[in-house]
Amino acid sequence: MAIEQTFLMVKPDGVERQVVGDIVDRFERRGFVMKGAKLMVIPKELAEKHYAEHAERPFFGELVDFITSGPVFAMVWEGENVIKLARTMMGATKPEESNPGTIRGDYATTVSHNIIHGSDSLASAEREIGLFFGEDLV
Ligand code: IDP
Repeated sequence: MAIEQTFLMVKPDGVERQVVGDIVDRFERRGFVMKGAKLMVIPKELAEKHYAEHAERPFFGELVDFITSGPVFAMVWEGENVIKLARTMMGATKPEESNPGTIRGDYATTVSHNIIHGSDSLASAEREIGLFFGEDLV
C-alpha cells in the first residue's frame, strides 16, 4: 500500500465546539503525519468549487452557507492508506449510520452539521489539497 495524502477539514460546528484538538489527537495517535494545517474562513467561491459535485443537489445552498459560516480547520495528513482509514475514523455521513467511537458518531446528530470533511478518493484528495493548499505543504 502506497503512502498517500488526504485533505481533512474540521467544519465550522467542530471549530465552534472546540473539538479540533481531539480530532488532531486521533489522527496523530493512529500514526498519521500532519503535512499542512490552517484555520481559515472559506470564501464562497472556494466553497462552491470544493463542493462542485453537489451543485445540483437541493441542499447545495445550505451546504455552502454552512461551510462559509465560520472558521474551519483545514489539514493535510499523510500515511499508509490514509484516505480510506480517515473516512473510517470519521464515520458515516448519515448520523444514524455513524458508529460510536468514530468522530461523527461521537459528536454529530445531524447530516448537515457533521463536524468533519475528508476526501473520499485519491482523485478527490489531490483536487482538494490543490484547492486549499496548492504547493504549501511541509
Ligand atoms: P461526506 O462528507 O461523508 O463525504 P457527501 O455525500 O460527500 O458526504 O456530502 C457532503 C456533505 O454534504 C456532507 O458531509 C453533509 O454535511 C452534507 N449533506 C449531505 N447530505 C445532506 C442533506 O441531505 N442535507 C444537508 N446536508 C447534507
